[in-house]
Amino acid sequence: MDHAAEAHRTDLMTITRHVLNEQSKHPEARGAFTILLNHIVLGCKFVCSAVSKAGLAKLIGLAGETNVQGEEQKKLDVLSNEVFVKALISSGQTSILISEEDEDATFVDPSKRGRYVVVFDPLDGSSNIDCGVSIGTIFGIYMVEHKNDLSLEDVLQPGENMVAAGYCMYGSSCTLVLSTGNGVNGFTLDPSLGEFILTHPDIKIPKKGKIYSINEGNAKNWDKATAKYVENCKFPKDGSSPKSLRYIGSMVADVHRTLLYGGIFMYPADKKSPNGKLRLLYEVFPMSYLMEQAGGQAFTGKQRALELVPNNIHERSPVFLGSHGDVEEVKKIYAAVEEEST
Ligand code: AHM
Ligand code: MG
Repeated sequence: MDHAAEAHRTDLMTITRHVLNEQSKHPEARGAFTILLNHIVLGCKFVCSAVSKAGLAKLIGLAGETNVQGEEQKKLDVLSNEVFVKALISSGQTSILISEEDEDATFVDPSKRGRYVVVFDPLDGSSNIDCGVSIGTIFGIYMVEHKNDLSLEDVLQPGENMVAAGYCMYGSSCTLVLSTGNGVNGFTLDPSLGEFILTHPDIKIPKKGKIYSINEGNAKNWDKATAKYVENCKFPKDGSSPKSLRYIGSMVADVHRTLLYGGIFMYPADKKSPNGKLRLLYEVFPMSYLMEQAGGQAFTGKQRALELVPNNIHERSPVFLGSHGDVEEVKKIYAAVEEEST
């Protein structure tokens, strides 16, 4: 690379610069969010590096076994959780942490407390870890009024109260997608700089897509509306072409594709799992927030996903999210099935 090209690289929009720009629109902001985000980014970089070495790590010992130093090898999801918990607490900006890996909420020690509540799934897509398929971290951020008078009620809030949400995908590249309530932006990690660079500014999801994404193996247990919608995807009655099916089984990867190419991602309720599989606080809410911010929709089968109020921190919810037009079709089918039954 010549010198001019090298110099140009220093003028790139890094994620920190982007967040500082956003912050300058809020004169009351004191930089706390920028600090918090920097710590999330650090966690993502660490996990990205650990994930890329996961195959090699097997050479020196399988998860659960001891490595050459005699230390027990940590499973990647356990390690990722520890990384994020430490990064978030040390930011000094968090008050409560909710992780998929921890049964209970973590109330940060008052000496290290800040005003943000972070809900996260440190490494989602566990079934894809061992075969090297894309996995990711999902996070959502709420803000509390008073950091010294905390209770679980500060977390059990509808998704629409989040102040930011995002995910980081560990795939062929490491991609961080973020919304702070003002659209959606995507950043790719430049390994030579160690920085996330803005590569996907102001992501807007196509109004309609050609892809549907669902675990078809659960079809026997689907409700009538889901079955009817999927039937329409394959055998459209309006003369349009059938949709393609793509299902990775990693929510981050399936949602990322949906965001960029359009279409719909579904994890519905079924007879075996009446609330679906995905967790409301740190899977359904952040992804629904991003979808809405990109111009799409997220629906539970009954209501707008972001309006749900969780009753417990690990609650599950069905979800249909993606292009506005595709989710609209699901909503209409649910309404028609409901009317038939009354
Ligand atoms: P996990 O948190 O145990 O990894 O489970 C969540 C994952 C999502 O990433 C994905 O959308 C879903 O489970 C796939 O589930 P299934 O294998 O039932 O299709
Ligand atoms: Mg998960």
